[in-house]
Amino acid sequence: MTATGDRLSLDELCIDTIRTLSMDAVQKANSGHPGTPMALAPIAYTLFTRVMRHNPRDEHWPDRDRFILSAGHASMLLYSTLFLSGYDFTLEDLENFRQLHSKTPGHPEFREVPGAEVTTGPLGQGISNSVGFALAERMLATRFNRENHEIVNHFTYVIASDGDMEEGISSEASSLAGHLGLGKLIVFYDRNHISIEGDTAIAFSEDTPARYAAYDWDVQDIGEDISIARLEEALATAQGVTDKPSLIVMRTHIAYGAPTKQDTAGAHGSPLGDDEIRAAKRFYRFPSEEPFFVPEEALEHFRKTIERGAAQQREWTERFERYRADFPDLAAEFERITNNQRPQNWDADVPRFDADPKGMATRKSSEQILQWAARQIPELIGGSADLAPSTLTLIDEASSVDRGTYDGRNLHFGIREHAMGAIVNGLTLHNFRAYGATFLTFSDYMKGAIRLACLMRLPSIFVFTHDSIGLGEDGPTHQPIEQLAHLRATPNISVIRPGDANEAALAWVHAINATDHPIAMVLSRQNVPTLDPASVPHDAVERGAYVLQDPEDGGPQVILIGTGSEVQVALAGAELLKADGIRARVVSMPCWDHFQNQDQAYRDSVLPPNIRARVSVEAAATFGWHQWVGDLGETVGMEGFGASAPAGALYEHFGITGEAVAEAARRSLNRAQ
Ligand SMILES: Cc1ncc(C[n+]2csc(CCOP(=O)(O)OP(=O)(O)O)c2C)c(N)n1
Ligand SMILES: [Mg+2]
Repeated sequence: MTATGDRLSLDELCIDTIRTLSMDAVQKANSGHPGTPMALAPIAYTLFTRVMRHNPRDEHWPDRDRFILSAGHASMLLYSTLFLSGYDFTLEDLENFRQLHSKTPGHPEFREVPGAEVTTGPLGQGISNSVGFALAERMLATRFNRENHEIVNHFTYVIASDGDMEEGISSEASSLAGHLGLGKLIVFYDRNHISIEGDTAIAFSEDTPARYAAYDWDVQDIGEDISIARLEEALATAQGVTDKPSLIVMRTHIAYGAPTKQDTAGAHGSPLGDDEIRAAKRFYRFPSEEPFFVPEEALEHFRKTIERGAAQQREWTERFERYRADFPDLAAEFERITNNQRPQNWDADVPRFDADPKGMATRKSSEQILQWAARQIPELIGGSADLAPSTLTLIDEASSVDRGTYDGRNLHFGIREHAMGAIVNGLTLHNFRAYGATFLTFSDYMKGAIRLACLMRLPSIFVFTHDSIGLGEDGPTHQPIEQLAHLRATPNISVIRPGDANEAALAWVHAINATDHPIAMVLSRQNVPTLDPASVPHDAVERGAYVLQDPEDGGPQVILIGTGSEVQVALAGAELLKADGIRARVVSMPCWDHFQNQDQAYRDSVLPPNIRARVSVEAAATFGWHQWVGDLGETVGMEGFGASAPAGALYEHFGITGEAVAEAARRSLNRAQ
């Protein structure tokens, strides 16, 4: 620490205020992580008060620089800095760290914490989201900037920790960021040699900077010097490298200033204790030992950020108004997209498909619908994890995004499902309607990112094809079984498994219009008959389930419920029962989640409570289906893993057939009588 005489410089006082507030908040909550905020305070201070273009009074300004604390456990670093620089926080909010309904939850949460760009905490996610942010910035810049009119030009700054670097997802995402040459992405790597179990050397001895250099990042190692001047210099260098992402490696000291806990894992996940805090405050020569003390001159200095940010935004707004004068249509389009609005009535003319017993795979109808949607929604972009010829998710009329060319709409994630999920989340947070596609089985590889989309209520679109044993010959390694149940058990996501092309069209409309929840679109590899479009109501997907077919002669005795490719199996079962004089209703249930949210009257109209003989049929684990078929009902589905054979043979072998459904219906009817 450098100080003039006994007085701290104003900068030091500000930095130390981040430190002391963070220590005090963790102490008061008796929970949380004090060490890393203490160590990284100079970086947060330099970024928020000197480097970043941001306006604490308008956290949604579209051209603001983004900041992502990938090391979300260091949340107090973010909260202290946001409070001090003038975001919508009070000191009381900091005192309520980790308490119910506070603005200062355990980890930064999008929508809960003013100024938090994204929810972080699961290590590796934030840095991977940042690749989506930086890509979105380049894609918006390419679409909207015009000569002498630069309306999109901002950086994405990240603080990442050892854990972020150890997690595989960050390797996937960083490799892609290097490939794409995302020059406006700047990541600080806090190499403090400490994680929870102690010295990182127990498990981590790679040369991380060399790894990033091999990813084609610009890498600077600034060692222990994290003075403001050195940080600014490193940042200027990083900003100057426009064709590569930048990694700034620094060797910091966790719990800097705490006499016994500095450089130890003891600064993890628990408060320092009053003595240690007092000693650290003395070490900083902080003017007071009173908890949550904020020196007036520090606050005043920090709060200049508000004025500075307002001026920066004003300057941008003036630029934008000049842009609007020259390019009114583009300006309106930019505003529409950055306000997360879709073009009016874009979905007035949803494609309808004629009835066709041979039909087509829902991945195939999805492909056609995607082309229709993409023509109307320019912000619809996406790609797959090297499976586009199978997932059928290319936008025909668009090119691919590649290093230096960001005007395309087709993304190639490579075989990096987890990063794909996180990058789709980042793109979605940055105003695109983005999708990522792979086989449903490999949704397992991206659960971490899907879960965060759910938690954040982000409308990320996950397209999962090859949705059952119906994919056939690739066998059990590729045949999803439990994935539907897992996804359905996850809060906030709409899991949609359309039964035919008409339902698939409605699924895409729902997905694109979503604003507050992700979508898992679950599509078949194999053909399914196309239903009579007149029998698929316009709100079939919104309602989640509907009566597809009722007996002609009298009320139904049994209800057969199918989803996706098994709607036809339910119909076949009904046909067999009819030959026996048993009257069956067939319900198509493309989305449990939506049906669950319908009012009781609608649900009872589809599943009348007095009809207790029920059968579900779905080529997947039956877990959860008793919710719909009740305790007298039967479930037809998969009990183990699949097998390698043609799809038809597998359906026979595993008993997912009209006969099996009819048999199950008879059993259920017997029980219900
Ligand atoms: C995916 C994931 N696994 C485990 C954890 C639990 N966890 C929280 S902090 C931490 C270690 C932190 O070490 P490091 O990343 O070096 O951060 P530092 O404490 O040095 O800031 C772990 C394992 C987590 N948050 N996310
Ligand atoms: Mg560490």
